[in-house]
Amino acid sequence: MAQRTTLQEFEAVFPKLEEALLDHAKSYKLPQEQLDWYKKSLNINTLGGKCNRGMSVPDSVSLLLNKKLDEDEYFKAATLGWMTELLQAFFLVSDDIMDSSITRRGKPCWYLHEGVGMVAINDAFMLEAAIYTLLKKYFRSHPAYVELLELFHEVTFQTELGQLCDLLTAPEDKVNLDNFSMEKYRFIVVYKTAYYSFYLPVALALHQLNIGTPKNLKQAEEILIPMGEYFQVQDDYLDNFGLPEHIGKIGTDIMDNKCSWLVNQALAIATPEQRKVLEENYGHKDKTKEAAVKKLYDELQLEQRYKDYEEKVVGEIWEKISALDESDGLKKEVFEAFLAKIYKRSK
Ligand code: DMA
Ligand code: MG
Ligand code: MG
Ligand code: MG
Repeated sequence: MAQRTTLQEFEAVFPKLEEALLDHAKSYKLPQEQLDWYKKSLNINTLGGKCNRGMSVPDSVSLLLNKKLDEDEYFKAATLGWMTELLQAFFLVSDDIMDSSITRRGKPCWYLHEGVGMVAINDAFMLEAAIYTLLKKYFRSHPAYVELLELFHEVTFQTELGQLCDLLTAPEDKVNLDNFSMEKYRFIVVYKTAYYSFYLPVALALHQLNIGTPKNLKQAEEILIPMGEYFQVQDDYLDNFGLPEHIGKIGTDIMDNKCSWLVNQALAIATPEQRKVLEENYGHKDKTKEAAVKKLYDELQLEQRYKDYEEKVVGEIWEKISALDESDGLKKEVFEAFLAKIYKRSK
């Protein structure tokens, strides 16, 4: 019988990985002050999240093997999970600078911490580099080492493509609502979120077990990319309708001029007068203008529209899972478990 990991078990692996990363830095005779800085950055930016992505690696490995993992299997899977969390940390530190965000996981964003500022850019690079330090230390002799390495590189690039499109579609104080479309939206979210958040953890689990065949990976991708798209729609919905106490961050999408799911939905149903409200108020760093857009979102009943979308898309994903061919070692439960973790989430 497969067993789901707990956050406590998963977090218990981190100190050993942190020690390995600090030892690696020490091997270059990094002075103590910088070593302490690296340690602090690793702790603040990697810990304290929900770890949905990271924990999905051991959960998937356990489901694929249909058993509770032994100590070594669990450690390997959790290490791959933590590498996913390091990738996430790297993206979040940079994303918060680029999005002018204020809080993350209920605390100030890393770049806003006392004395950090733009050092955060280098810290982000070091969080990314930590992935490859761990990969080399623990997987150098794994038969899928090259596949794992290439997977991290490719998924990183895909995420950067998504971030590029996200940023260029949202120029500061140059609002042009014609720039937005659901087609653009889909490209942005599939690349900036779905690959690293959904495809990556399952692909890692498949490679750990040496069953990452082109067919398995393709089938996994066909389910996980729509799931990741749904996840980012939730993120966009929560940016406006979620409670900062719940989501641990303050929404910035309206002021940031983002090509969000909400603004695309608003544009699809707005009357010419309502569109004018958007034209005059969207994309400005001004609380009053932001409030006018929020009011319009309520008038347009976007909350209900989101709930309808959610039921529809979850039904479609369920159908894809039901139709999965399990003959090469994939299991429906891997996808069901992942979907269950995010269905109707409020954080
Ligand atoms: C998330 O985009 C994508 C990445 C790569 C971090 P976002 O800016 O909507 O995320 P958040 O709402 O967490 O800042
Ligand atoms: Mg952001
Ligand atoms: Mg962003
Ligand atoms: Mg967001």
